[in-house]
Amino acid sequence: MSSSRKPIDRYALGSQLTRAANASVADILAGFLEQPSHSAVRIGITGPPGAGKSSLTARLCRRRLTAGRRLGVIAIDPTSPFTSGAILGDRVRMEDVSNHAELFIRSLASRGAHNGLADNLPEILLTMDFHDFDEVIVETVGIGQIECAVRDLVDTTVLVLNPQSGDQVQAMKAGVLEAADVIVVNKADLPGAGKIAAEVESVIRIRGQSQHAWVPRVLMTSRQDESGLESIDRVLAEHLSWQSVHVDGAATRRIRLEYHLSTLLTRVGAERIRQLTPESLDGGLASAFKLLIDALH
Ligand SMILES: Nc1nc2c(ncn2[C@@H]2O[C@H](COP(=O)(O)OP(=O)(O)OP(=O)(O)O)[C@@H](O)[C@H]2O)c(=O)[nH]1
Ligand SMILES: [Mg+2]
Repeated sequence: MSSSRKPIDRYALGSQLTRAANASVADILAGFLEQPSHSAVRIGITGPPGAGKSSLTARLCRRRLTAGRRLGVIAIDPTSPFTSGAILGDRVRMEDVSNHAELFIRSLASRGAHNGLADNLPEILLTMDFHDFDEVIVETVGIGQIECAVRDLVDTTVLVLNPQSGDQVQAMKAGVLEAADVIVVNKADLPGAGKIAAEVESVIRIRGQSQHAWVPRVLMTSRQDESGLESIDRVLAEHLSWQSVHVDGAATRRIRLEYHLSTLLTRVGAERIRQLTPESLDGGLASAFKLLIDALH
């Protein structure tokens, strides 16, 4: 965080990220990335379309930049491939800070991934770790059914809801809510925010928690509200310090490795399935499956 820090090498980072995003499964398995020695704190921002994920990310970034941190933002985009500069700053709702020297924003196409993330997100995040960021914020694609897959790759998962999310809260049940460490009911200037927050709280309370578990925190905010943002900042810090005491690094590494393996396997599997000839399907499901497994050797 000191002012003597070397500036972000935007050119090198940009091309390394392009390389990471385009890496094939074979490239990845050939070990094109070493393990970085530094690891940024990772915050995942997830939630349904239009909940206010980007607006909240922008507000969090402004506060954190003012506190002297170096920040990376990875915004996963359902459609467009890489973009940069003003258009991206606008889409990520960071018009006013997108040129800040300590902020780097990258948009990533979600491509084949169906979980609100992007195919090579583990490689992207590792690449960021070679560039001395204090924090990297990942905004997932707003998918209809709320997904918390990002949880496996980040330290803290923030689920953003808004007063229009009522039906989704009903549908999502406790599982997804518990997968979030912090639940932010955004757009608290609109009617119904308090009701959603109370519903979420009651789902979490009914479910109960084991003694040493982190109890998801529910907060409300809106774009005009600095004190709500301050509370979010405080809870994020609390979660990190709770984690440093209660979460085992080896367990986290295992979760990240399992995520990585399962995405690689899904990609290879999808490729092999496309390569199956019509005749190879004649023997039925079990025989086609065996062919696939044999092809993985
Ligand atoms: N009333 C109100 N509107 C808000 C607030 N925050 C964001 N919005 C509006 O909600 C809309 C969606 O905001 P975004 O931040 O783009 O939401 P998002 O979740 O990133 O959307 P996607 O990435 O497209 O899923 C925009 O029109 C924002 O101006 C708020 O606090 N109050
Ligand atoms: Mg967004």
